[in-house]
Amino acid sequence: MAEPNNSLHIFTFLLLLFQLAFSWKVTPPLPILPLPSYSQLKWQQREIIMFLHFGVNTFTDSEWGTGLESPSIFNPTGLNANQWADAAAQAGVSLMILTAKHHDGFCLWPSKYTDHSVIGSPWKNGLGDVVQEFVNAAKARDIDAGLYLSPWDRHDRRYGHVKLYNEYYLAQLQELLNRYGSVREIWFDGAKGSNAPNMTYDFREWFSMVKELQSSINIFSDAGPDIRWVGNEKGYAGSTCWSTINATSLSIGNASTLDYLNTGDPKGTNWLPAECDVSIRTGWFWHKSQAPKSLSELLDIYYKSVGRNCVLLLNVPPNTTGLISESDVRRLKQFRGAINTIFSTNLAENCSLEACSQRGGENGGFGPKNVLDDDHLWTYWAPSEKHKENYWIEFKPKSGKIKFNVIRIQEAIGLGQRIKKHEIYVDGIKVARGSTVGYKRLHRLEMGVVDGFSVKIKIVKAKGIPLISSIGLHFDPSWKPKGKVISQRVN
Ligand code: FUL
Repeated sequence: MAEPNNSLHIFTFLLLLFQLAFSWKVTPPLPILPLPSYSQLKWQQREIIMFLHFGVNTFTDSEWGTGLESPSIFNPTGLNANQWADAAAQAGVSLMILTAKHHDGFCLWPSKYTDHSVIGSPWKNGLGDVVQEFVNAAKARDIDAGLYLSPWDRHDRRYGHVKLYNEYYLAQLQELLNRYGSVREIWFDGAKGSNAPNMTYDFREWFSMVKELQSSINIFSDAGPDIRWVGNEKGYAGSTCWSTINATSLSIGNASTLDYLNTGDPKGTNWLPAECDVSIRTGWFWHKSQAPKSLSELLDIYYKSVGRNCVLLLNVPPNTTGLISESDVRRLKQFRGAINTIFSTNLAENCSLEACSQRGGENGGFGPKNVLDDDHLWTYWAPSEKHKENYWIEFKPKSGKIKFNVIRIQEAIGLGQRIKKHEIYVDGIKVARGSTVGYKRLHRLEMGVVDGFSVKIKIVKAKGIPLISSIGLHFDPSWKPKGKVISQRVN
C-alpha cells in the first residue's frame, strides 16, 4: 500500500482549519434587562395608531357625558366603519382603538349587562353593533383592533358599589374580549371627575382576565402593565424618554407622577414604553365647530412622539353621520404623505461608513453597514467589547457634500435600551445632541439645513455597549426653524 503523501495531510489540515475559522460565529452581545415582550415590540413598530372617540357625546356636542343621555339620541344614519378603516389605512395606521364605552356609560355594542347601549337607539332599529362593524372593517384591511372601556361610568347605578361594579366591569370586559376576535390593545383610562363617587377598581383581577382571554394583547393604563401613558394629552414625550420605569412607583389616576411617566427611568426594572395620545382636533369627540390641526402641528407631534421613542395614538373622531370628516381624512393623507417624503430617502446610503470598532472584527457580522439595511431591530452595529467609551460612527458622502436637516437614530431595543447621551457633528461642528435614543430618535436640526463632507455620531454615554440598528440622514422640505444656531466648533 502506498504511504499517504505528507503534503496531502498538511493540505487537509489547513483546509479544516480554514473551515473552522470561517464557521466560527461571533456571538451577539448579551441583552441588558429589562427587555420588551414580543407584543410590545410589535406595538413599538406600529409608530402611529388611531383612536376613535364616538358615542352619545358626538350627538350632544360634549366631551364628558353626564350619563343621563337617552340612547335615542344615538343615530349615525350614514355610519360606515369601512370609511374609518380606509382613512386609517391611507394614514399607514396598523391598529385602531374604539371607545366601546366612554365615561357616560353608553355602550356601542349590545351588552347583555345593561340596556344603556345601541339596543335602545334608533340606529338600525336597535339591532346594530358598532364594535362588530368596527372590527369587521379593520380586519378587511388587515388593521388590528383595540378597545377602550372606561372604568369611570356615570350612568350605571352599580358605580360606587365596589363589588357590584367590579363584577359588572369584568363581565363587560369578558363580552368584548370574547365576542370580537383578536384585540391587540385595551385602554384603561384613569380619568374620573372630582365629584364622582368613591370607587376602588379591581385592576389586578381585570388585567389577569384580559391576559387569559387575549394572550397577545397589550394593556394600556397610566401604569401599564404593557404600555404606559406619557403623562399629557398633547402627544409629546420628554426629550429624554426611557422605555424602562419602575412600575411600583406608578398607579392609575395619580397626577403626581406625570414627569416620571414623561421621561421614564434609566434604572427602571420594567419595560413599559410610553404611548402619546392626542386628538387631531381640540376635543376627543367630534364637534362641528372644530377643525383638524395643521400639517405642521401634526409633524411637530410626530417628531416629539415617534421621534422620542414612543408610539403616537392619534384620535380621529367620527362625526354625527358616523363618518370621519373629509377635512380630517385629507389631513391624515397629507400627514402620511409628508412622513413618506421625508423618510423614504436615506441620504446616508450614498456614504461610506467607518466606526470606532466592531464586534468580532470585519467578519463578525456586527459592522457599521448594518445601520443601513431594512431591519431596524435585529441587525445592528456593535462596537467591540474592548471598546469602553467614546463610541462613534461616521458617514462620508462618496462624492461632494451631504445636505440634510433630519437625523434618525435607532437602537436595537430587543437587547435593551442603552444610550444615555449622544452628539452629532458635521465637519467637526456639533449640530445636535440628545440623551436617550430607544427605538427611534429624530433630530430636526435647529440650525436648519446643513451640508458637509462628514457626519459623525458619537455615543457619549450608554449602559454597556451601544447597539445601533439604523441611522438615517433625511431632508424635511417643510422644516423652517426659527430657533438660534447652537453649534460649536470642536477641534
Ligand atoms: C381622558 C378622558 O377623560 C378623555 O375624555 C379621553 O377619553 C382621553 C383619551 O382620556 O382621560
